Amino acid sequence: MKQQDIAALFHRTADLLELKGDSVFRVRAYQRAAQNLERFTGDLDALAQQGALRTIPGIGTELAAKIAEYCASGRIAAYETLARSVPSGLVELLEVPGLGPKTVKLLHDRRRIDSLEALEAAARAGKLRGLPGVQAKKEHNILRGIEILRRGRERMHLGVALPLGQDLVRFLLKVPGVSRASTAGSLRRMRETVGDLDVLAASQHPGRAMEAFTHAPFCARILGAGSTKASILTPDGLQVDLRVVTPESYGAALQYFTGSKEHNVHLRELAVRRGLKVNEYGVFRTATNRRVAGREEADVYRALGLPWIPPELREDTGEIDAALAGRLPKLLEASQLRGDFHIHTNWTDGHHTLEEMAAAGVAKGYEYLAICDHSRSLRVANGMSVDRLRQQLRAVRALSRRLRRLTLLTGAEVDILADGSLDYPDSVLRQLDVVVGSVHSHFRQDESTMTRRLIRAMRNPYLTIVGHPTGRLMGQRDPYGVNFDALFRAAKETQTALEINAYPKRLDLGDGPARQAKQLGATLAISTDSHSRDQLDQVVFGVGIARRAWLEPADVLNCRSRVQLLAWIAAKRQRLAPAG
Ligand code: DGT
Ligand code: CA
Ligand code: CA
Ligand code: ZN
Repeated sequence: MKQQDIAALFHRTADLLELKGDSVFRVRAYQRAAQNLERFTGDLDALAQQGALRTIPGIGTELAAKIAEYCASGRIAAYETLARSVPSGLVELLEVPGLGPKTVKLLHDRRRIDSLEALEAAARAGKLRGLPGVQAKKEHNILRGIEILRRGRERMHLGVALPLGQDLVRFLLKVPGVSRASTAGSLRRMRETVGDLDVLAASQHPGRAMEAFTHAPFCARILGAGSTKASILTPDGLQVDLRVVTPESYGAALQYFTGSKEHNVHLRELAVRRGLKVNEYGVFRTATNRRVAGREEADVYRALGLPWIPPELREDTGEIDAALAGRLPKLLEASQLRGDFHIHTNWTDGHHTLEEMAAAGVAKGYEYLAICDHSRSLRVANGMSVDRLRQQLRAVRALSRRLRRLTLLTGAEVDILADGSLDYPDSVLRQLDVVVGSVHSHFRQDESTMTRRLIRAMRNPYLTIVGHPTGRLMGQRDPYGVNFDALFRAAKETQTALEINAYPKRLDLGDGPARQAKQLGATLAISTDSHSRDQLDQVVFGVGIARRAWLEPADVLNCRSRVQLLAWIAAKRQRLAPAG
């Protein structure tokens, strides 16, 4: 979204100004403007055309002109000048998680550090100690920040890759002569992160497709281009590989370039034993070199005696044996989800009202939506006191009565406190339909403390779902240590669901742990953690993770009807709090 891009530029401007020692007031003005833009939900282009940008809180004449410039041209010249006036190494240092402009300025002025490499060397050598506010622990954190930054940069997360991939496919399908197109590689397999983005097209005239692709606006740099393949960088520095094949080979190429490499190696071994040869052009009988498949991907698998295997399973972790035995899972589909459990509103830190979020739930065709705003301890997110929660419950119930197809369930995302107790008393929790419990503090507890904390929370009769169970934020925060085996067994035993948080930076549980949870008999819940109405659509990322985890509808709580769901919740309460 445009306002998010401009907000990011304004945040960056504030950092650069602070780095240069500019006035506090200017710095604050940019920060405030950025925050207001992040929350702005109207039509920015329309406002710009009407000359009405100053109706946005915190936007004065100067900033309005910059926004208008961005709307018209996609850039802000003054920002580019400012960025050039600061050594590029310092700009990079600002991206290290946990390093703000104050520290970066200090590092530069006192230690002459002007690059990631110099910072890393100094931190390793213990040369940062003695700077105001820098102790050994801080040095350690800086090193971790550098590592996280580098890792995050190596691979893009699904939230970036999927929309880009869809745009590229739409673009290719409009090129004359292109009959089919698809994403391939790790994106098609819905991996949590994607190294480079692979796309495939079928055409009798590959040259035309290559030409269009390498001259498109998304192509900022060409890394390599031949007659049937090209690698490019987008303006954001993301690498895209394109292959163009003839329609007779499209299915075989799609199979080959979807991977994974390990899956393909295993498949080829199977082929050899059957006197067949598989490559990106087709399946061939080794003895005669006669082509037996190639146009459709399903034909490739059929030629090898297999049913079509969904891309999300193609990691060589048992899917080929399962296919041979006719025991592939009937994977969950997005259309089978009947609701969402983890919805924030502007009662706490969401951007939209209860009514707006409910309307978004109706638009998705859901049967139910649980409103789960933050609990009282989470002050930074405007967590609700018991009184405010009670007010919200009345509002939720009243609105739910007015809706016809959608039921709003009452709920809360309750902090799991350091000792594993929950942030509202049981007398309050029992009034809620759904309780999501999440860790939002004391992330650094050791593994056994954290495991005990989560299990104690699960023993609470009113806890329905553990939210984002490992706390990771890709590129920002590592997961905390927790003993999965113990956690998943306790989830089954206490009848508490584990969340697959679909927020692309979280994807928490990830596919590996989610599959293990299923194997140990736990129930999963796919939730978007939406903070705005458009984020309900992010459920697709959670569905991708669930499919990679081999989940079927019976494993997923929100595949149940409202009546079945409420019965499931009541059963735990009945068992663990029979008096209540
Ligand atoms: P990524 O990009 O690191 O997220 O992972 P992928 O799986 O997209 O890997 P990539 O882009 O290197 O290659 C795309 C697919 O092409 C890969 O999944 C399988 C196929 N492929 C690439 N190189 C080889 C290879 O050397 N052998 C085989 N069998 N397949 C390959
Ligand atoms: Ca790739
Ligand atoms: Ca590739
Ligand atoms: Zn949360």
